[in-house]
Amino acid sequence: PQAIRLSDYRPPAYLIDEVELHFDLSPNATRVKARLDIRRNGDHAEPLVLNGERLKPVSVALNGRALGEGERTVDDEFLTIPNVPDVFTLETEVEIDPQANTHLEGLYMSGGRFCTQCEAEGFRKITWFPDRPDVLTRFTVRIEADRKFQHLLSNGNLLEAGELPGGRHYAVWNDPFPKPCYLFALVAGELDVLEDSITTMSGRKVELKIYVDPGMAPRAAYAMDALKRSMKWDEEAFGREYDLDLFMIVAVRDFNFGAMENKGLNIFNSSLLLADPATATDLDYERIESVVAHEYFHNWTGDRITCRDWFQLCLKEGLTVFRDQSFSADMRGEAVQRIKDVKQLRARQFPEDQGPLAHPVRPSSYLKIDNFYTATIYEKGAEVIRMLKTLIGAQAFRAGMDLYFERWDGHATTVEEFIRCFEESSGQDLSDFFAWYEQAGTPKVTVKRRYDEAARTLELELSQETPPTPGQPNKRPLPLPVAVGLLDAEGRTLAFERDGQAMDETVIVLKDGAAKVTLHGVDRPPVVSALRGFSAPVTLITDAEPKDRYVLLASDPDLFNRWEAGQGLARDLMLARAGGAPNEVGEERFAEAVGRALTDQAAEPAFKALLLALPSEQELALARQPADPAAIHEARETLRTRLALHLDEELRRLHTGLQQLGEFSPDAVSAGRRALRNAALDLMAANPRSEVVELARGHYEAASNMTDAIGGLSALMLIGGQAFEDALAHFYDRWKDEPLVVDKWFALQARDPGDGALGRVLGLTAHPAFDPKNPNRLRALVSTFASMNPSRFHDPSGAGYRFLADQILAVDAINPSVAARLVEPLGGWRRYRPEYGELMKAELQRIVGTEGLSKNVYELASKALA
Ligand code: DPP
Ligand code: ZN
Repeated sequence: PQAIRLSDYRPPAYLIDEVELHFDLSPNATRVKARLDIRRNGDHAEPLVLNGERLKPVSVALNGRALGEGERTVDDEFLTIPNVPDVFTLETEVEIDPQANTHLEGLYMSGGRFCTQCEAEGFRKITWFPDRPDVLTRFTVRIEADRKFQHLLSNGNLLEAGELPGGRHYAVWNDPFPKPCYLFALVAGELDVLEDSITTMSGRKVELKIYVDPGMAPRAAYAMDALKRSMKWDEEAFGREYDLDLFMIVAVRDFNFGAMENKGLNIFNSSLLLADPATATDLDYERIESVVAHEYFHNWTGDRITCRDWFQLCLKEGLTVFRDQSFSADMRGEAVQRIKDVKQLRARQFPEDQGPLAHPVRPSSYLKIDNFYTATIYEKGAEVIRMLKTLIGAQAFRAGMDLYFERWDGHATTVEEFIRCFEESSGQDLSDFFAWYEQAGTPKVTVKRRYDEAARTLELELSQETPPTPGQPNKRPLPLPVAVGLLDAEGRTLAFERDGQAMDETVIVLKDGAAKVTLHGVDRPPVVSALRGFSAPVTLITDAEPKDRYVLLASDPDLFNRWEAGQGLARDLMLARAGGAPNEVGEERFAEAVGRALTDQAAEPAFKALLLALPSEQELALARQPADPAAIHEARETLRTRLALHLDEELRRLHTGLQQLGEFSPDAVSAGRRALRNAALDLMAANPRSEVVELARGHYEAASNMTDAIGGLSALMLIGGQAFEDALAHFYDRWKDEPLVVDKWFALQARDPGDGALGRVLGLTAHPAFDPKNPNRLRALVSTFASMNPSRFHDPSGAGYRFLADQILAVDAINPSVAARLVEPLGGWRRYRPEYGELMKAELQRIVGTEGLSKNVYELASKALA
């Protein structure tokens, strides 16, 4: 297969100002007529080439004249017309089969309804079109269907609707904003709608409608609330107002992504939209809030201003993640949000950056763009923007955003142009900063300190190094901000002077690979709190001793670093044990410190819940290589058991004291209390006596919401035995008609670290409710197992790897982009001890050697082997 390269970018040969689409919907044979107003772009004699895949041609006419076989060619990928005028109208008609579309790209059926997913390259499965983001077109869409498809929706404003003979009806939609075809959407079917409205900052009224499965409208209430808060927040934080009179969201059950920002008609995976206390966990609520915001924020960062080409994907995704993270921080508290975002970055992006699939935030080549909807482009892309804001300051950042919106509204643009706006707003040269977009890999930053008691100075020496990544053996130094504060040995903030200015926190910018900074007026021996707030996406190496970390864990006013200190201590203790050199005294000391942190009255429950969670096995595997997954699991369980023993009384006190009082509320404070109570139970399960079994059983049985039900069930799972089997069966029986809850039932079993779990997971693929065509169900079982159950995935027999490879191959025939997203856990094979790594590698080889493999899976599996 041929790679597509950024350096080969050329502007579109033809532009399309207007398109009229006419859909005659029928599940097996939908007719799509398109009328395109086309003009030549520039002085050239190139043929007109339109993308089109899986289309059954019916007719092609140019300026009203049907084109014969010799005047046009149609192959698997393109419609080509060699000789065309400078300006003309092209009318085409094709037939497509939505019912047979299991890729879930283009137009397909979900739950008996028509829906679309066009990003990145799905529109070409609907009709012939220049399927690239830099062709911006005004769309008018007429939809005709049987009346049983009750709602007929597309982007923009409804112009007209009515009845037709033969039990059919129609609707005509017009979107006044030119857009790339990846933002096109259509939905048709029976749906319930939850309606509301808001008045924008300029006083316009906007209708808000959320369409869901019949009977589900009450479960859209939280999403509606999140939408209204998002719309208000974007006005306040970024000065961005919504622009149409109507904003619609539709929830569908079969969906490749989490959600999609189609102009005026967002389509959501129902798992990220529907919630009520009985069926959704606090984590679901949290994600719904952030994804609703994310897709809404795309209206400006993605839709009004879009990407010139798919290499610029981070232009809309990294930026929009940054925006949704900022929103969530405002809604839920900055420190807790920051910790969660960094955990996510470390869990998903760091392995990517340190493995064979490492790529820059802006990649320079790909086979299938679907493979680049990655944690690097999203989460690291957001980190880069966050650093930009730190480096130039909040004011210049906002001014740069304003300039970007003003200058690029209505255009498809590039990362260069985006950064140029901040150069202008800040007056700084950001050419070095641009390397963050072009260079893959996670930098290692080392901080060394030298305190001179007599002179009261602290010298900090910072350096950085980025390990090589595929195709990039030599790395440049990156400009990165390191936020630093000081504490004394008693945990009091220690003020200092830098360049004659008194302060208690400063940002050191590491420019040319190294920096040396002297802080003055440091009265007592300092404990250095470096990289506060995780001010740059790097791995920090310090010469701090454990005692410094204990000071930070107890007292750092920067809550991120307080949490980080605990994580660092736990990580080192577990790695020591996994490496055969356990430090029992250290483990005991750590347990005591965690106990003290738990009794800190000033700290929020949500924060304490995060403190209680030890670094994951995956994170430990990344920290020391070659990794031994069995030893890591053992070490982590040992530390958990020690904590459970040591903190027994406190954990019980929390479990009793944090019981829900009154009505359920999904707000952050209430969710934090539930999180801490469930975290306490989870830890108690590491020391399972009969009282704990009873406690967990009682927790499950008394649960009045899904968060607690899952909390109880998980604890029972960790303990194992009949109590778990009973609860598991009870749970399924109770929820078998609720697909989103059945997903949780699969996912729970997939992350069971117990001995029999692999066999159980294999058996679940034969369960009547397992459906590999549904991405949610597939991921609940397969992705959860492969990425969240390391001790069972890395079964020494290789059966876990074989299971994953079998699933990848089976799903590849159904839905290649979803199959490809399952490859990553095998990609880390070089990081593991050879007895594991070789087995992982063998499965990758088996995948690559399979005939008829999609480009999607081929690209990732072959890169993982290279
Ligand atoms: N729908 C995906 C997202 O919003 C891709 N644009 O990130
Ligand atoms: Zn997005």
